[in-house]
Amino acid sequence: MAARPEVLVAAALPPVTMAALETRFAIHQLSDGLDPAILARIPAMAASTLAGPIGEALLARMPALRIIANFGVGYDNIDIAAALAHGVIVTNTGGVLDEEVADLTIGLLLATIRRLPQADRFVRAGGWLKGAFPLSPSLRGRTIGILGLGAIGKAIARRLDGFGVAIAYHGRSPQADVGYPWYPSAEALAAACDVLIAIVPGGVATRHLVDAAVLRALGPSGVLINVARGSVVDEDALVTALQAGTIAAAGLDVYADEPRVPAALLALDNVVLLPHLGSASDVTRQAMGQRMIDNLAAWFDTGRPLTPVPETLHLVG
Ligand code: NAP
Ligand code: 8YV
Repeated sequence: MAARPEVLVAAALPPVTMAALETRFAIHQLSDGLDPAILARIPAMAASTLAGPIGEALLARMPALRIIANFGVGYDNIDIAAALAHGVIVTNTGGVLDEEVADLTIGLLLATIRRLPQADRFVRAGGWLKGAFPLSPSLRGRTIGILGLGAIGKAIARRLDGFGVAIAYHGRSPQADVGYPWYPSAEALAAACDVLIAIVPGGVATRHLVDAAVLRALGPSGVLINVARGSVVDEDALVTALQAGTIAAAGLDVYADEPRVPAALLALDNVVLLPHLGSASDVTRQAMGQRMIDNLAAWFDTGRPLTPVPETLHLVG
């Protein structure tokens, strides 16, 4: 029987994904104790946002590496320039989590505007026995700005269409087949909206795309929802804006230094904080794991993984 192909696991993966990987591949866990000679001969890697970043230091020790399969659609955990320099294909799990992340985003949006976690805490603390919970702001009549109208942004927009609210968006360019108004900058979008939902990729190009000026433009009844990456929002500017009433509230799923959430955010009542839950359901995490494995298997079998990221598409034979 032929030896199973070797895969380095540099990722935090669900047990069901690990078990499925092990049936098909010979697995090596990335650790300080891993024999450098083994590392040097491994052709494939499984990575994830939830584990450490993958960069030049590791790739330089892996001259045989040809593919990194990421567990996640965002791949800002991988240094793409280094991957390209080493001729390494990168794949993601695009297409299997869009609806789940969009569902979570709508939940976070409603929880933030209607103050659902605060209301839950109020009931548990016996507050209702003493009087009514204060009236909340509303989603009614709002314009929702989607910062990054990609696969997930569009799944969010489809849901919001059903809520009868106005939608606008910003990306680097307007999309010909999209009917919502496009704005040429994050600040212009924020000025035209009173909810801003960030769902762009992370990385250098989008670092602090939502800054103090964007928050000012969103205004005192404005609500920021960040389901993109922590790096997309200037967290210090956000804390200041929430404290000063520059915006009304924020719903956050992602942070600059996960899993550490700044104490200043924890202390605020006008923010809803989730621990990076966008895709975190059993069924979707399982589908992401399967897509990651299918990418590896397709590459070993045919040289053509299912969902290579655009930057490394030209490396696919
Ligand atoms: P996608 O289909 O590639 O869409 C990304 C969108 O962002 C595109 O519409 C793109 O439009 C826009 N964009 C890219 N760079 C931009 C820039 N510099 N300035 C302004 N707009 C920019 O990606 P997706 O699958 O929807 O995922 C988006 C991101 O969501 C992921 O990369 C990940 O970081 C995050 N995410 C978070 C969770 C979670 O658990 N919270 C789960 C999944 C994904 P243009 O090309 O026109 O600029
Ligand atoms: C996951 C995500 O939490 O897909 C993404 O980009 O942010 C989430 O689905 C993460 O990727 C798991 O590693």
